[in-house]
Formats: sequence, C-alpha cells, structure tokens
Amino acid sequence: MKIGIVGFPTLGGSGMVASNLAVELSQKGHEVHIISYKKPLFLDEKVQGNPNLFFHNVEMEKYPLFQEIGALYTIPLANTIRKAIKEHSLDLIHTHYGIPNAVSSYLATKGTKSKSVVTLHGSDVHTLGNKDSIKEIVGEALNNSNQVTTVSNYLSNLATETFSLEKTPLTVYNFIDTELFSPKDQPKQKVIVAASNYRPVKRIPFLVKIFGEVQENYPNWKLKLIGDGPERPICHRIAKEGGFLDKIMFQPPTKDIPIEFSTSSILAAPSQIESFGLTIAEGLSSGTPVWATNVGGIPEVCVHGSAGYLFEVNSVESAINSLEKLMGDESLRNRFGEFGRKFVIEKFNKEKIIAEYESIYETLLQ
Ligand code: GMT
Repeated sequence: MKIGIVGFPTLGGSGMVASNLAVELSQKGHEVHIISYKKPLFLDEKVQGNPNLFFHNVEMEKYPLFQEIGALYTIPLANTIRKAIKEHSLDLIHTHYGIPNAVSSYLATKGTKSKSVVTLHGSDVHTLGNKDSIKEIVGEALNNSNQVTTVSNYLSNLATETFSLEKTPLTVYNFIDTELFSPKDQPKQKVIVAASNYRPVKRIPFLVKIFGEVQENYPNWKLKLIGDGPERPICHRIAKEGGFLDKIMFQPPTKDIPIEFSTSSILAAPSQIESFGLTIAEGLSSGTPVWATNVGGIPEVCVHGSAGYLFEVNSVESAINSLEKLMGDESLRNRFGEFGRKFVIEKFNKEKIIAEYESIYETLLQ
C-alpha cells in the first residue's frame, strides 16, 4: 500500500506513535510518506537503507499581516498532503492528532481517491477538542473521514460525545517494542522513575511532594526524574525546601529510557489525565510495576492490583499508602512486574497492533 502518515515530529506521545508506525509499515514493505513541518528526530537513522520511507516537509507561511496569529499551518499542511497524494498516488492518509491535522487531511483528501484514517490521541479530545472554538469543524472533519481510531476505549467514548460522531471510533491501542523495553540483566535499584515533559498535566511536583512524605521511612530509595519542561524548577524547589534534594536525580531527556525503566523498581505516572500513557506501558513491558492515577485510559493499560496500584487523582492518602505498599514489598513488585510484562506482550505488542492498522487500511481499500 502507499500510505501517507501525518503527525507532529516531536518526542511527545502522538508524534512518537506516528513516526514509529511509519517506520514499522515501511519495514513491512509499504511505501510510506511522512508529512510534517520537520523531520522526526530519529528518522534519519531509520531512513538509511530503507527505500520505502519518504519525508515531505510542510513549509509554514509567515506574513506580516499574520503577525498576531502566528505562522499558517493548516492550509500549507493540507496542500502538502494533496500534493503527495497526487504525485505519489497515495492510497490513504493516516493522520495522527485531531487538531489541526484532521482538518488539513479532510481538506486534502476531499475529491481525491485517497482514503482517510484519523487517530485521536488525547488532548486533541479531552483538553483542546472540547473547546467551542474548535469542536464543530474538527467534528466535521472526523465525520467525513473513512475511519476514526482512538488509543483507548476511554478516548473512544469521550470523542464520540465531544464531537457528536456518527460512528464510534475503533480502539487501536498504542504499540510497544517489547524487546527494546524488556527486563535486563542488571539488578533493579531502589529507584522510583518518572519520564515526562514536566507539563502541569503530568503532576510531577505532586510526585515530588508524595516522595517527600515517604522518603524518611525508606531511606535507601531515590526518585529519578527524566526529561525537561516547565515544572522542573518547581520540583527542584519543593525538594530543596523539604530537605531531600540529595534523594532526587534530575536527568535530562535521554535515549537510555529502556535501561532506566528496567533497572528502576517502580514507574510513577501521577497524571491529571492520560488517554493511554505510553511510559506506563513501557515501564510494564520492562518488568517494572506502576504507581499511577486511576484516570482516563490508564486502567486499560495497567491492571490495578495486578500490575501496579492506581490511586484516585485527588487522594493524597491513597497515593501515599499505595506507594508505601509497593516500596515495602519486593516480592509484590516482582509479581506485579511479571504480570505487567505478560499483559503488555499480549495486548500491546507491535506486531499485533500494526496488523490491526493494516487490516483497517485493507478494509477501506477493498
Ligand atoms: O495529548 C497529549 O497531551 C499529547 C499527546 C502527545 O502527543 O504527546 O499525548 C497523548 O497521546 C499519547 C499517545 O497516544 C498517549 O499515550 C497520552 O496518554 C496522551 N496524553 C494525554 O492524554 C494527556
């Protein structure tokens, strides 16, 4: 098949899913065209020796009249998609993230033979998509695409309601490279790990506060915070004022996430909302139990009481209790880790999920 993949080139979840999907599809012999405003970071190494993967750059338009509204993207993206459809006879466009990508894809595929699939990821529904300034036109674009998918059942229900969708989106869960994210020979350290972009939705300052509450009872434990972003200085300040800064390891974004996850004892994800939670699935795949909030799609990824503990987002008490239970019981952590790895291999392995997308494409092209 000749497939166009539209997404953001960033390290964020939806961008990573789009780029990884493009690479996997191209390795299966499909001709894949990535369309975005910048090459995804790791793409160059994946393109080498891969004759099936192409990149189309979207030229964003700046003009003095648009100074206050920023560079134009929706129309240039639509034009770049349309051009790629025409020049390469693309069979379908698979767009990731509803805003503005689904609208551009709707405009671009209109009147062409190319089918259109849109995958919604999270904030394009629960945070931005539900705004009056956004939802009607995005809803129209979704209702006019051939298939909408979501990364969890939670998001499917919410998207149906938010955008008044005529058909309930199919859930296609995110996929995990279960060989890359696997238990390693190195022993687990007494470390709680979190990898994030420190946006407020990730609630990393909350994690630092909770760690501050328990660290005196567990003097050998450390908290490792991987990533960078707006709330990092707040975390530093909380730990400094609480007198436990020496127990926090701040680590910039790294390629070593798989080894970090497998050698840590607990993966923490206390997000306000999460439609799926890629790091949660990666942690479980690495054999590491999870401590996370009981919100959004997280319960579909981490089975509470079997792979980790989920606590209510506003309950400090249950956050502390559940974290202490995990920290205090190594055999419980080992059991949870084994269950979580098996669960991810069964539900989210990349072969299974890529095949689900291929089957959607084939059905549309028949
Ligand atoms: O929606 C976002 O906040 C951004 C998005 C991204 O592009 O990073 O993340 C969402 O998509 C991921 C991949 O499908 C999911 O694993 C994340 O749970 C989801 N984030 C939220 O729902 C907050």
